[in-house]
Parts: sequence; C-alpha cells; structure tokens
Amino acid sequence: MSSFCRYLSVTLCLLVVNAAQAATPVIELEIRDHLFIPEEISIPANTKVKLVVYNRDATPEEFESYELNREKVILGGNKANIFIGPLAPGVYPFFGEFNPRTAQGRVVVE
Ligand SMILES: [Cu+2]
Repeated sequence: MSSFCRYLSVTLCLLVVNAAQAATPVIELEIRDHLFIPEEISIPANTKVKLVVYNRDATPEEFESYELNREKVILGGNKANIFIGPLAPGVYPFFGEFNPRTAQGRVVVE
C-alpha cells in the first residue's frame, strides 16, 4: 500500500487500489511450438500493462527482454503474469531464451 493510504480509511484505500488494478490493461499471448503468438503486441505509451503469457508447449520457456528488463521462466502448460510499463514510445523486443531461434516477439508502444 502506498503512503497516501495512511490518510484514508483502510476500506477506502482498498477500493482505490482495486480500481487501479482493474484499470490495468491485460494482454494475453501464447507460446506455441516455440513461437510467440502473436509475435507483436501494441500497447499505449505511459501505461502499465499486464501481460499474461500462456505456455502451450510441454517444455519450459523463459520470457526474456533486455529492453523491458524482464526475465521469467514459464513451465510447460503454465502461465505467467508479467507487468510492463509505463513505457516511452518505441519497439521493445523479447524472446524465449530456451528457443531464441524461433521464439521472437516485440512490444510496440505507441
Ligand atoms: Cu534469461
């Protein structure tokens, strides 16, 4: 909870926090046959976004991006939540570290 919560009742604070979470856009993508589907996702600038990455393969994959400063192993048949942003406009590549030859994608911030 942020420091401003100290000035609110606990109930009101939880409402504010829940509203902020509800407002976070969610984007789903899949790993299938060692590919990211879709391989390109677009998000608005200066906005926090929740990526939900489903690994449909039987083998683990690692979502990795130097530009996004994110790295997360997703076991086969599992999913992971990865929060990114707020970001400046641009292209932010990501890849699957265990299958970098095929698993390539990018976040386009516009
Ligand atoms: Cu890694």
